[in-house]
Amino acid sequence: MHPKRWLPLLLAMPLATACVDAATPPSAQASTAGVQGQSLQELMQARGLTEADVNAALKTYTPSGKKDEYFIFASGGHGGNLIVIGVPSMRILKYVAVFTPEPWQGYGYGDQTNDLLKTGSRDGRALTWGDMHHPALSETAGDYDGQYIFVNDKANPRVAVVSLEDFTTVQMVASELIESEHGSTFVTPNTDYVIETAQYPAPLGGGYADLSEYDTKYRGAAIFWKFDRKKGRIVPEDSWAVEFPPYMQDLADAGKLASDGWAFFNSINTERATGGNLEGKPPLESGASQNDMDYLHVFDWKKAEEVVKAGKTKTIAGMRVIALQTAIDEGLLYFVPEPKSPHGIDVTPDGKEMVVGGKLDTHATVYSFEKMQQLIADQKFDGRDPYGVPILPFRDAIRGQAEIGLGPLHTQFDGRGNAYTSVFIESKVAKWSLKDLKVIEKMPVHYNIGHILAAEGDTVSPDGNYVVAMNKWAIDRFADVGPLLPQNFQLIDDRGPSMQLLYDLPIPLGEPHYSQMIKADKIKSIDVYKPAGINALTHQIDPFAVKGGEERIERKADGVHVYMTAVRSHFTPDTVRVKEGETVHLHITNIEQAKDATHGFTVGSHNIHVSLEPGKHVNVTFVADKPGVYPMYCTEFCSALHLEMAGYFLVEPK
Ligand code: K7E
Ligand code: CUA
Repeated sequence: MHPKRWLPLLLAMPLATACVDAATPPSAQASTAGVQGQSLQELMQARGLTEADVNAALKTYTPSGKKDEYFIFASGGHGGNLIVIGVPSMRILKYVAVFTPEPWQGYGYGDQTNDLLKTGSRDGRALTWGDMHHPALSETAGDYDGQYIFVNDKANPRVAVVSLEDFTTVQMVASELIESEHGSTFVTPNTDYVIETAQYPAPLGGGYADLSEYDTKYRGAAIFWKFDRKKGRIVPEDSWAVEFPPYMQDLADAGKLASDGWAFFNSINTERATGGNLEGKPPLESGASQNDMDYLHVFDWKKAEEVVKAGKTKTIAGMRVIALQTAIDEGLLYFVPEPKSPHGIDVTPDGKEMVVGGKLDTHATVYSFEKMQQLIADQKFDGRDPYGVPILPFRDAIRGQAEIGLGPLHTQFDGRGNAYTSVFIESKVAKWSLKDLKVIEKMPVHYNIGHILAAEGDTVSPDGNYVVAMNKWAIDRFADVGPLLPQNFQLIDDRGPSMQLLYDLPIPLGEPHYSQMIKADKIKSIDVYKPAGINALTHQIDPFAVKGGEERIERKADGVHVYMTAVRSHFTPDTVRVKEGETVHLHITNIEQAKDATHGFTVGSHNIHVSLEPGKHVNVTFVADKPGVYPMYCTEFCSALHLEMAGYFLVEPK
């Protein structure tokens, strides 16, 4: 509710009504208990704030009506949602429903979004959650363009496309080629491809093979989903994949500028351990940590495109796949050793270097793209892996290593030649110079930082300025809320001579992994669907859109069609009579064109709820299987007569 709009109305309301829905002015909510006066000094003293605290507060405080400079798009982890956060205020602006039904947005409670969620099914199973890890904003020439964002589901390998025109999920693609994923999603510099990489090897295309056949039957893979910018959709028929050995491919990144056309994948478990701790084998974690080195996968996707075009693929689970042997023969795939159990791989803004963090190592290793290219041109290999992939010599492929600390994971960049690396075991952010690979500053965070993000920090022209530590543990940072604690996003200011901690944002939805931060003015979202009758999935007029004055109820072979409009403060028709057992098709258009004039719609006891933003059209199909009287009403407090925006859905007995 907008307080300005509500205040006059509130005053006019009878007290009893006002108590229920009234927006309490913020000033009345702030506790000033124990504060004797209101001067800054007195407030600081009463609340026990230092000058540094006040300085931090002034840098984040955003007065009512003032807007943020950046948006963070954060993975909502198991929540399957995307979280939109403003910077520097760190106010949560929205959850965008993606893999999980979300009632406020009516996501998964009406026909269009139900159908969309169904396209994310696997093996015919409907899925109502996702494990989102890495959102990827669409890019043009290696820079965020603010048009789309892609997200992944690690548990149930899927990729979703979210349109930033209206912050709505518009597509989901799921390939049954792979059984889990993680190096996903990462885009090539012009968003030609969205990369999705398998994590835990399995027989490609599904099916059974015992773990004793791990080396021969299990495989990794990377899918290159082709994105059609004009359509704003991934085109599965134009997508393809490459087969990898059964290592656990981890994170990925696409080359840019100097390294455009190449992609990089980390791997762990080159030992090919399979666990079996009750079968007399070492547990997976120790079996997978025997080798000193794993393999960075260096892949020429531009050349791979040609190989696909030439038809040198086999089709598995409907996907054109470049076989591992073909990838080797065609010179598409090379390995370079990387220190023990690597995690993040991040290409520098100029595309010339690749930074790898090793979980069980103390370094960030900086690989030189130019050196690797030279080694490939000279065919200078240090042997081959058991599957025949050529291995480039480690020492000759790197520029050097930065001594970071215990457990470096992920790296982002600023626009001044520096890198920020998250240091998990130490719970620190390390800022270091790409020039001399020396640490400049280390800052404690709370606690156990996973990903790190900087403003536009993985583009060709990063801002730096703001850095966010995405901490896995909060421990003592917030009031206790039972054993399950929120994660903690810590906003750090890096515009001054040294990094300064500004703000702790609890994320009450877990577990977020990666996020990206984009300049707010790059996002040009609409506020009203124009003209009225738009299907938010297609961004086109829905075939069942209803115009004012054309509301009606029609009986057809497939059931009762109710063509309904919503406008403050009534639905037309507001009485719907059907017979027990009839299939009902509700077609509802919010014919309003005023910003924020959203209505919601429900028919009680039928698990139906839709959100009708101004101009939006939704369809809802269900069977009226039980005779009765069911109130239907608007669920958004849209007007003074919102409570009267209601009607009856009557199901007559047969
Ligand atoms: Cu959590 Cu990127 Cu999935 Cu690292 S990953 S922390
Ligand atoms: Cu429409 Cu309340």
